[in-house]
Amino acid sequence: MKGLYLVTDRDLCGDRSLEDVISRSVKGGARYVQIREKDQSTRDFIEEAVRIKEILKPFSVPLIINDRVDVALAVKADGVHVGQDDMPYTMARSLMGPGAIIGLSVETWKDVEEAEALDCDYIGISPVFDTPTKTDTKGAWGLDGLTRIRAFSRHQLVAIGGLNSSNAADVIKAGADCLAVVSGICAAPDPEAASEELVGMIADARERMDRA
Ligand code: TZP
Ligand code: MG
Repeated sequence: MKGLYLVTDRDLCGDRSLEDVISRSVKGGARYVQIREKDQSTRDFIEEAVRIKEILKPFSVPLIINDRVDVALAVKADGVHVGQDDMPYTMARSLMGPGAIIGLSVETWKDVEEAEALDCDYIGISPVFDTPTKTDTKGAWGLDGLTRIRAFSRHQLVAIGGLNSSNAADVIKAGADCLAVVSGICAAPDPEAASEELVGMIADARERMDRA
């Protein structure tokens, strides 16, 4: 996992459709898209996922479904993201198969330790900073927490929570492989420009680290 990862929130898209925001974000360089729907009916979620899969196909951007392994299987999504209260990782893996991208959120140090035994594709550092987009969290890791996880974990790290152009470089420097962003893209006046800016900052920060 490298670069920018869009996680969706339809309520933050304003009068634009989710599809519009997603296509603009991938045009701006987002490399992964996760659709996150907490209130949709199963039918609506599936229909939406099918439409979004078509949008992503020409960009070769993987479609990842939040929480719902059934929806991911039904639409043959590329992957699924599960949290600590969702289907256990090993069950998700056995249903989705070895080729699927499966991410797991870590909210506590115990979660980080337990994830070492799992062959997940990434762990989601949740949240790095406090954010109004998701408030049922167990507290923020901060840059120090992220640094500590980087030193300990064998996994790819996807940072999420309160990420924007003012902190993107620091989050990469602290050890994130990939930045997952919700409001910084979905609520941006121009989701394409916002994505482009974040992609540029991630690349610059990585280049500076490689040179150092
Ligand atoms: N998981 C941890 S924080 C978060 C999720 C889905 C929301 C992040 O939203 P934002 O707007 O990028 O802070
Ligand atoms: Mg979840």
